[in-house]
Amino acid sequence: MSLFSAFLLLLLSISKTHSESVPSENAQTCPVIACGSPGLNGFPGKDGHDGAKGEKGEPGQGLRGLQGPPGKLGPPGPPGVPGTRGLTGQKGDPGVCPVCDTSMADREKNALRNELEKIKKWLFFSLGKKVGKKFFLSSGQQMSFDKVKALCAQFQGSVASPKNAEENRAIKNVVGEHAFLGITDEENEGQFVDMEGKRLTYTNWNTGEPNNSDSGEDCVVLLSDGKWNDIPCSSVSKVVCEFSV
Ligand SMILES: [Ca+2]
Ligand SMILES: [Ca+2]
Repeated sequence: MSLFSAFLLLLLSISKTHSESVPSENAQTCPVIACGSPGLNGFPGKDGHDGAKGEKGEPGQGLRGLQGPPGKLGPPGPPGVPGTRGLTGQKGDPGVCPVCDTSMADREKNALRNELEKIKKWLFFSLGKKVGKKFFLSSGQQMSFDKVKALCAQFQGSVASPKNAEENRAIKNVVGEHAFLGITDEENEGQFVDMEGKRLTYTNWNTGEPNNSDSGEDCVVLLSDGKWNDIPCSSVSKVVCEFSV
């Protein structure tokens, strides 16, 4: 045997001896050949201490509450836009009209006319006088000429204005004392006209009248004897109106 061969054998011997005496890291505490069956599991350890308090979580999805009572009635809203016109309906059947009975309508009309005439006669008898187609009526009040005009107009009449002796007498009998006549010379001094502005065709002035005393007499009163006198329009005298009948 050479020197080199002897050296190799020595190295192999050292290497084998080392591998049998030094356990490998993977074999842990014993060689595979020497390990027995795995041991039993040990008892569980003691509970650990409570951990630190965690952070507040997100709001949960809780159950919805019961529905509350209805709220107060709100203010009315603005009116809506007018709707479109509906379709025209079909023509209806001819109806029955009891008033359309001409004979019945005529009978009712005549009855009403008779009643009206009866009422007029009562009025003529108790309150006023009728001459021709004029009816003279006094309210019994006393007032200025302008107020007499307004009162008569309010009842669709005008201030009594006699056109003849019969009407003049009727007015005197209705009022029995001083009463304004519908005659003035307010527009043209000395030119007396009636309520329609027409020149007079009948007069019954008292002696010495009209005298326009103190340059301020533009209205006319009927005296108790039926004669006329011009007096200031601001004076007060009885109301006599005339109405068409
Ligand atoms: Ca006058
Ligand atoms: Ca006079």
